[in-house]
Amino acid sequence: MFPVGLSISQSPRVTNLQQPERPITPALLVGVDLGLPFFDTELEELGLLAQTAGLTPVARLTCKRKAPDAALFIGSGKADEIKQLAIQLGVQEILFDQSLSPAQQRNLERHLELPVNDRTLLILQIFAQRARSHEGKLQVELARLQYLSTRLVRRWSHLERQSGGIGMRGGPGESQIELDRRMIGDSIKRIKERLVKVKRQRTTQRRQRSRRDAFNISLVGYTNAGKSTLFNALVKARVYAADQLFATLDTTTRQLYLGELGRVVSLSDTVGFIRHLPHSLIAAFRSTLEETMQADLLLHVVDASNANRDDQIAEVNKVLEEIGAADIPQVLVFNKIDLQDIPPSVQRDDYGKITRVFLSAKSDAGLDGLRLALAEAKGARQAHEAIGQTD
Ligand SMILES: Nc1nc2c(ncn2[C@@H]2O[C@H](COP(=O)(O)OP(=O)(O)OP(=O)(O)O)[C@@H](O)[C@H]2O)c(=O)[nH]1
Ligand SMILES: [Mg+2]
Repeated sequence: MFPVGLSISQSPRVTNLQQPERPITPALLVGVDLGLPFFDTELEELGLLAQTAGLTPVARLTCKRKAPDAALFIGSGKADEIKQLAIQLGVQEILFDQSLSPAQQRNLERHLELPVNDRTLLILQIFAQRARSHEGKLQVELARLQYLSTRLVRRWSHLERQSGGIGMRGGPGESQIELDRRMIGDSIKRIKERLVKVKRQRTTQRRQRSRRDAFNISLVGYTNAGKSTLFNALVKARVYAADQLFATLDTTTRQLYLGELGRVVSLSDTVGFIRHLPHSLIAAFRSTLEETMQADLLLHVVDASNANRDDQIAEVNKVLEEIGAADIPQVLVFNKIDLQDIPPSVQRDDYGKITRVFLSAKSDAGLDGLRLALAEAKGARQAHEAIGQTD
């Protein structure tokens, strides 16, 4: 029997996404309800993140606390219970849905005698596995090193203290830290320099691409909303779309012919957003998201079948604000209506502008409505520019 206050469920929906020859790494998911908004009682998203990173969640466990414990994040009693359960299930890694401080992570690892990671590190790991382009790899490596540098400093802090004895300057601990810090610092500097070069090339390419009358549309949205599927449906491309988080990391741009206008517009598929996206990653992906920041229109794709869609919309808008794209006109695209049995439709605001489109990228239902929205948005901008020129 498990104690009251600790709800345990053996994951019924776990599917193993790994290649058969790869070893299974059973992971235990832990969520601590601190009374903050958007607590994920099912730990569904953490489970998906774990699977995407190649781990197999074997159990999910949630508990409530008024405030995190400074040393262990949870109480030591709960930690003991987790340890017992981990032994019982042969768990090899513990994953926390909430961010742990470097000290809490270190203390938990000691207490549980297992690797302990949190969402942030999991997201970084996935980005590292998924990055394909030269620029993407550099950006992820930068984010990883920046994350590591904060952890490293504090992880070594016990050695720093030890080496500060009377009559001792330096010592093995300190020189090791200095060395590691310097190495990481040097790597960060080198990567930043290489990124500046790659970025310069991208800017030149983009300038060549963007003609004066170009109309740039960017697909944005929460990860797994169906952006790539919609992109493929619209431009008949075959970019990677999968039931994974962060299937897309690099921006892909294609020309889209709008018969309604008899014109071509440019459409970009971009990286998905997620709740609590690590700050270093937002910063690292700034240049990838430049297409988004300079778009004339954002198609904000929403998974209409997801119970948390409203929170996800809010989260995406928050990140858009952070990257300076909050003022770009948006059309909300409610995707996956096939799962909800909703008919395709468009909704207009009081001025007649299409603000919402309900469709299914998978079945193509409602794509006409979206094309109409794009044509009207482009038409409206042309009219606006024409007025500007006659002024
Ligand atoms: N039922 C249904 N599934 C869909 C629809 N559109 C996308 N999907 C599925 O949703 C999953 C995610 O689709 P993607 O297109 O990869 O989503 P994304 O927004 O590009 O995701 P990231 O690149 O990971 O941010 C895939 O398994 C798709 O097959 C839809 O209209 N209906
Ligand atoms: Mg995608």
